[in-house]
Amino acid sequence: VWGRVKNVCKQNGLLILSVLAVVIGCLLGFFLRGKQLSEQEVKYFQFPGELLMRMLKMLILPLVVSSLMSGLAALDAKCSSRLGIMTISYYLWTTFVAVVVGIVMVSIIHPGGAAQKEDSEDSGKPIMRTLFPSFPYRTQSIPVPRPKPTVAQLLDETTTRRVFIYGIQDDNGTDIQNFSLDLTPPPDVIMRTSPGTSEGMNVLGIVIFSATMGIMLGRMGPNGSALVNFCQSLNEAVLKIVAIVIWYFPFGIVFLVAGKILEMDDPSAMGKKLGFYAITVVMGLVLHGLFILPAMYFFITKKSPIVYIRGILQALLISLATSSSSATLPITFKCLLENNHIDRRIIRFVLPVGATINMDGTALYEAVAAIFIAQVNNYELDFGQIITISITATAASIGAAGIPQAGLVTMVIVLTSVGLPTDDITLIIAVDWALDRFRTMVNVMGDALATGIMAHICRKDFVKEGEQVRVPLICE
Ligand code: DAS
Repeated sequence: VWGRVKNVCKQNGLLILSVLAVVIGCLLGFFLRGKQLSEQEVKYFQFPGELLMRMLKMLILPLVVSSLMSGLAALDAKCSSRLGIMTISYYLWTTFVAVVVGIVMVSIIHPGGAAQKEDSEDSGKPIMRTLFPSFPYRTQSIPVPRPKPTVAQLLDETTTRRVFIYGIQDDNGTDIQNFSLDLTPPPDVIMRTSPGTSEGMNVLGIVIFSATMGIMLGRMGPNGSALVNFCQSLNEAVLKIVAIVIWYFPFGIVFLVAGKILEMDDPSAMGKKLGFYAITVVMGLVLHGLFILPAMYFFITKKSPIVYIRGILQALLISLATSSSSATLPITFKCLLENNHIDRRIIRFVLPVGATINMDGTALYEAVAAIFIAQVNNYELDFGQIITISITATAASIGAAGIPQAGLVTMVIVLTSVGLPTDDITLIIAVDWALDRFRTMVNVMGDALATGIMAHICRKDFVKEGEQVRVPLICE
């Protein structure tokens, strides 16, 4: 038995240490909450965790650029477009499925009923017409929300606010008063690597540029080989840095988790109102992330999803600790390459694109949150508005960056599309920091499983790495 335990620890030492680090981080965080540390002490305490985040963030840019450029250059033009179409189609399909799962869960559990606003009954208060009348159904209205700090003020004081003024009418259409809604998330938050810092990084723009450049390099033949070789070497070098950084994780995770717990709102603020909401989100994420996505992987590849997920556990743990799928990208890349033995050329394309535009967890979360806010306002969404929420939640998840709480910001798009008060996002901020971790895990899970599926679909066309003979992909 001791021999087996030693063997397991040798193979999974880092993973076991990381799991222990999350547990110790939680215990330490809740223990220190009782010590009433000063703001300065909290900042010093959070430094080792912030160091881990910055180590990972420094790898995102070189990894995404070198992966996409060298990955796409290695594919024939016709084949890379076919792989791209299959990948994007699969991503859109799984994101839409996630939204449907979220809508079904929030409609069945109906968490908003428990959190209804005391003044939501029809007390003849002035009402707010929806901004965009829903499809061929009558437009409905909801009570004017009480004035509260806007989402932007909560997230970032330096936001340049773009408000939208529109009229509020009573039931017979008489104008009562103008109303302003803060519709613009902090303009650089979606592009930033993390809220609250000044540096901005437009990952979506970098992915589009690198993919385009990679396709062009592939068409340049020998003339492009210098840059392709440079990108391949850069990719290798980044992964070697990851292999070193990864040993800092257990230590960094303790302080990252404990630091977050130190600064979170009082959990009792959740109360019954948000308890049902949090349960709805987590149940939807578990259903999609642990059942639907693995089932899709099994039916397409006929391989065990459990073995595959076992290989990416380290990445899932890092996504839980950092709540950033972009920061987790280097680890996901390493796990898929070394544990799941996926062809590097597939990983280099499918994974960076997925980490940027494929966020099943975020899409599910935004659909649930929007309908929860409607329920809290005692506002019956009709079929047209449910469809609107499905589409805008999918689009908002594509636009969300892989940074902490990006989904909270892009949710403004979903709420605005059906005329819900964006200020009501403040209702769910108390639990967002925790739910963000779980939806980030589902985002990473979706990207990793998609990479395995695409590698399976193209398996017949990629000869083993290193062999000179290049077999054309299915498309030829
Ligand atoms: N934290 C985001 C990510 O990194 C997800 C979200 O905010 O919804 O994927």
